[in-house]
Amino acid sequence: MTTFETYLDSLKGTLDDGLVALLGNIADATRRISDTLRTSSLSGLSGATDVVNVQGETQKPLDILSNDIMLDACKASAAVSFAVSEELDSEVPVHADGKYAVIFDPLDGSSNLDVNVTVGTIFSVVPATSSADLLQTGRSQIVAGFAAYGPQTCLVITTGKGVQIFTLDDSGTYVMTASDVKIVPETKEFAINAARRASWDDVVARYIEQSIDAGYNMRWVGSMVADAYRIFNRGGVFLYPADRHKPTSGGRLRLLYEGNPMGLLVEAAGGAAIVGDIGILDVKPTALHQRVPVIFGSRVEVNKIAGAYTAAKVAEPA
Ligand code: AHM
Ligand code: MG
Repeated sequence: MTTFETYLDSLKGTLDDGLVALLGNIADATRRISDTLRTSSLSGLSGATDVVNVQGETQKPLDILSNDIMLDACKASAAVSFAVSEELDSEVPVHADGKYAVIFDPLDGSSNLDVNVTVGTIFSVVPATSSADLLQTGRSQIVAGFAAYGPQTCLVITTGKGVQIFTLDDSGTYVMTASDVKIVPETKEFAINAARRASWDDVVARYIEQSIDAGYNMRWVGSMVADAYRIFNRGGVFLYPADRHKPTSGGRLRLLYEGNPMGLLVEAAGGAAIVGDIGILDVKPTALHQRVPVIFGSRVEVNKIAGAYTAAKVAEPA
């Protein structure tokens, strides 16, 4: 049996000790969040607070608690220089001599909390000794992963080569349940919030129309981590396009702690992740909370959409 601890042991020599210790602390944080979520309504932790975060969204008690747990994991890790979170206005300096920034969404999909649907924690680790290093492309990520808190708590992680999945057992041990996961290259299933159809660009609108005509299936959980977990296991395409009426808003999902970590995981599993016709991992960030239109999943299908974006650009009048 491979546990997360034995997996971390196997990384010693490839990753430095500080980084390995950090990954252990992040895994502990996800265990704590998982435990807290399981009984949250019994502990009076449901509902909303009156605090609005930097995204303009009302925070839930569990958003704040999960953020604090992830921040504690960063503070307990000597290697961490900065923490960046969906729930914090700007970066938090952690250790002056730290080498890595941890960039996270502490509780993705938290609008699903009160209806008992899967939510998750997404994280990305990048080399950073100054705050200027936080705005690097996703290609510089050293580790990316997410925990999905559903019927099972699962930790999905990559250090750039291969994706491993661990499942939390009753004793609090993460046990490896899949190694070197590959996303099937072809699919007949997509995930999109169809209620926003009027705001889609022409490429996405045409793709969805053609897919429905071709008999594709649709799934939309409303928690990216849950939709992604399904795609790692049986393929599919996830789309959250920009609003065509507000193209500069970039859509809903954030590049640094949603698009980039998912992009690294998806590419490591042989899938593709794009913004228009370029890789998500090649987008140069301009702000910590920058939003980007995100499409990822089965390689052949995502490349088909990227090709349609290229063709649409070529067709544009000069
Ligand atoms: P959050 O990080 O504030 O939870 O927002 C991100 C979530 C994603 O998990 C999900 O795919 C998307 O928002 C759902 O958006 P919508 O409600 O527009 O369908
Ligand atoms: Mg999120």
